[in-house]
Amino acid sequence: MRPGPLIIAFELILLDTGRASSTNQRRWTYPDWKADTVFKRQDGTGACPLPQEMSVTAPKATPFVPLSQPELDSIVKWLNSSSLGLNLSDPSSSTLAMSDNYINHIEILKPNKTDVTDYLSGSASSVPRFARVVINEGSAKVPGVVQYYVGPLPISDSTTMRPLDYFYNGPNGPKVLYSGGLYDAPRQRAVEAIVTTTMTSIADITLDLTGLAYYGSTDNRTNSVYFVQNPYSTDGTTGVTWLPWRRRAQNPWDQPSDLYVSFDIAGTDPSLYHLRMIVYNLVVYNSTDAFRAAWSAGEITKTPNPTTNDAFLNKARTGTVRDLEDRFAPTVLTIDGNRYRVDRANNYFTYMGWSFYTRFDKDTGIQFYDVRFKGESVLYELSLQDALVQYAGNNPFQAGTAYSDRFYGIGAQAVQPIPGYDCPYHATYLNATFNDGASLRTIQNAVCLFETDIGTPLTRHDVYGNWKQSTKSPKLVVRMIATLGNYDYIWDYGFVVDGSITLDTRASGYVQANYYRADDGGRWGPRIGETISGTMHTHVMNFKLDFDLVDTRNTFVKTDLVVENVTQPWYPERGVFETMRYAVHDVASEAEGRQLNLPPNGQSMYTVVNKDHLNAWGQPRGYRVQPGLSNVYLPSQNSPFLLRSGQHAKQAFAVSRQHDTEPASTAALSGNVPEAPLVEFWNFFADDEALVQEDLVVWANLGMHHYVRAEDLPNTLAAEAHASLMLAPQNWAMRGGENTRDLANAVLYNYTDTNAEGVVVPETNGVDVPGCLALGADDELLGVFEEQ
Ligand SMILES: *[C@@H]1O[C@H](CO)[C@@H](O)[C@H](O)[C@H]1NC(C)=O
Ligand SMILES: *[C@@H]1O[C@H](CO)[C@@H](O)[C@H](O)[C@H]1NC(C)=O
Ligand SMILES: *[C@@H]1O[C@H](CO)[C@@H](O)[C@H](O)[C@H]1NC(C)=O
Ligand SMILES: *[C@@H]1O[C@H](CO)[C@@H](O)[C@H](O)[C@H]1NC(C)=O
Ligand SMILES: *[C@@H]1O[C@H](CO)[C@@H](O)[C@H](O)[C@H]1NC(C)=O
Ligand SMILES: *[C@@H]1O[C@H](CO)[C@@H](O)[C@H](O)[C@H]1NC(C)=O
Ligand SMILES: *[C@@H]1O[C@H](CO)[C@@H](O)[C@H](O)[C@H]1NC(C)=O
Ligand SMILES: *[C@@H]1O[C@H](CO)[C@@H](O)[C@H](O)[C@H]1NC(C)=O
Ligand SMILES: [Cu+2]
Repeated sequence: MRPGPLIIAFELILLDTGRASSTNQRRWTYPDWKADTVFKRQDGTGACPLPQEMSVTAPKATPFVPLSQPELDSIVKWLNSSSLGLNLSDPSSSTLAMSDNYINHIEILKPNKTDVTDYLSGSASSVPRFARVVINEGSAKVPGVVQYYVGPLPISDSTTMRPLDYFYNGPNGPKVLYSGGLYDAPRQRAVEAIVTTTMTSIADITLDLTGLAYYGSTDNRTNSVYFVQNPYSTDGTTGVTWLPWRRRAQNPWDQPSDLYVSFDIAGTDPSLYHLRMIVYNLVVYNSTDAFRAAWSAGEITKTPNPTTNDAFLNKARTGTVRDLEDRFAPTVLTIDGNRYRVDRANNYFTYMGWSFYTRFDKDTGIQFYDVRFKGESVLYELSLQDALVQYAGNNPFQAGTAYSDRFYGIGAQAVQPIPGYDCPYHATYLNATFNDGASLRTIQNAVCLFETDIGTPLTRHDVYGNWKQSTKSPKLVVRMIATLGNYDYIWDYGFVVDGSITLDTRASGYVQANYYRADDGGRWGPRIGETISGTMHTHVMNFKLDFDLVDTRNTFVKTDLVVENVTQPWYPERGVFETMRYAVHDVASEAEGRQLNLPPNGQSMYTVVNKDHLNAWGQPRGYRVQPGLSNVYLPSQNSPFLLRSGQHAKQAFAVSRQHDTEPASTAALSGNVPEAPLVEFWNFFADDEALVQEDLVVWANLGMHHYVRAEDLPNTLAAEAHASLMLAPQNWAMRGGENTRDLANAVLYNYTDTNAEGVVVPETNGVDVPGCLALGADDELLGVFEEQ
């Protein structure tokens, strides 16, 4: 339940100029306030009503329904039936072994687009329900983690279980070989055992060299923690990881030592897990004996311990309060009731001509489907695919680290935003419900929706002495925040009243710092603390944009800005001179669509158009995919740590033909098998299919080359750590022209429209300032036309 501190919240945004009460003789009138609100007039200030949720009924019940708990239970029971012979162990057993077969995860199989569109268009009465089942097959001859689909549901005689090979095109199909598979409880226990034995045997040395010792996570002499580096395999046949040793304190990510220890963690037999190497002060030791011999001989040069003073990681307020900072900061408020509608049962939303369904995915969080503007189809799907981070550094941990946050479950790590801080007051909060393990799980209030504006007028113009106009720029924002270990990501999906869609991602949280070494010479980042430096790394987030502009037959057009030397007959005196023009061409097939990058100076424009639907001027109706801030991709194309698993992140854009067999650019369990991912993205393009007037998917990247700085501590500043992309109408409206002339939140002064005193009266289209909003003299509209 959100609080209703309306009076307080509201008074604080009133421009506190001292004018609000003294100039309360308003020179224009308000419409009568709605009787059913809690509005109470109080001399120019007062309580604005708490916005009420506005409902709508989805045209069709949502086709995206997670498996219910009874459905999950029936699937588990069916999978466990002896006739299937899966020999499943109970995954919650405390003695579960890596060499057991057990269910890791069951979720609703994402339905095929074909089935969803048939259903939404009315040509099918339902969408077939199948489950995606992930089974750890530890007792198989070749152990691995295998993806299946089970259905149709409900379970009946016709239900089957089949390998999910139509989804997964990698070298091993729907299977990840064991060593690159899960890092779940049985494997964690095996790793903990070998790490504890090894580190206990050298605890005296590590204590001397780093001030850190490890005797097991629950031993009270332990003052350090380790982290299992990703990726920990190549193609699933090997299992190698480096553990960075960090002080166990409020934020280990920023308290690393100069010690790294590597283990072989291949296979399902824990007795084969073993130490590979120790690195201290950049020197390699191949065994604990070699490490001890060097230490005993006094051959090891000690580097400083990670600092025990962790005050720099503390975010509690400190220092003198700035002038006027005792006041409540300006904020976004909804003072005249919500202007968007919600069908919670169906996760369906409408706003100012927009409509869409959402779905919540364990791997990637909120996704948007059947996105329409003024009733016309714009996108079938808009969804995050993954958030990668690749690091570098002169040590075995940073150099080999490449996170795929999908592996950890971006949706599963969504957090409830803090009202008034993470999302504006009056926001609408949505529960996120999804399948996790064999459960139906809900993260309460995980997503917020609110209306804000882009901060400037959407259009405005002055034709001196004639007319003057300004149009407000509202947009609906759907925001999800997920905390993935050290980092927080904030994803905003904005639906602007002009038909554009904004995508913004911001990062905050703790950076993963490097142990500071003067001899690094700043090549991987500046020193940012007593014993740490920032580590260079690149974030790349991949989005699926399945455009269906009007319908599914679309074309991706690349418009290059060409600079050339020409002569023109009316410039004989210039001779040959340099000028520019467009070179427009369709991206004809997937060979070209595979890697589209942004030329220097942004001299290419990308649009998706429907050539069969022309506007009044004969132009194909389209949307522009407009780069915003930081449309970066992975700088290294050949790093072994993302060799084939990171193909989706190796270009600014790619465009492929939509197929039910290519629903996603990545998969969660590809995270640790860079050489044998479940989805090999570039395979989508291998058949070089034609792309002109076909069903297209644009895969777009954005992110940041995180240029770590002292200001990343204690927590990264989201103002700078920001990346964006915009999808904007391009010759979209049938009649031509922009899409906002129907908006009433706009003002027009027309010199012909004057009052008895000859003052031009603004036309505000019946949308007037709510009576609860106090205004000052400078907020007066009348007279502005005359004040040139
Ligand atoms: C399957 O059945 C066996 C034997 O009845 C039981 O031990 C096991 O816990 C069951 N597994 C699951 C996943 O329910
Ligand atoms: C079933 O699994 C158990 C535990 O992993 C294993 O000991 C047993 O050999 C398996 N049985 C068959 C028939 O594979
Ligand atoms: C640590 O644990 C041991 C064994 O359980 C116990 O004897 C000792 O008192 C503990 N020390 C501290 C400082 O808690
Ligand atoms: C450690 O082993 C590697 C091969 O595994 C070898 O190349 C290297 O020389 C060894 N280092 C030492 C110090 O023995
Ligand atoms: C959201 O989830 C909470 C906790 O599961 C539940 O109490 C609440 O009723 C849910 N709200 C809606 C609108 O479904
Ligand atoms: C145009 O001609 C000038 C003079 O020859 C040359 O310097 C310039 O590079 C040319 N520009 C282009 C775009 O070819
Ligand atoms: C989805 O489409 C693919 C490709 O046509 C097909 O192989 C698969 O069986 C479909 N999935 C379901 C659940 O119907
Ligand atoms: C101003 O009003 C006149 C008279 O109604 C109208 O002809 C004209 O188009 C209006 N101008 C604008 C900019 O709307
Ligand atoms: Cu970063």
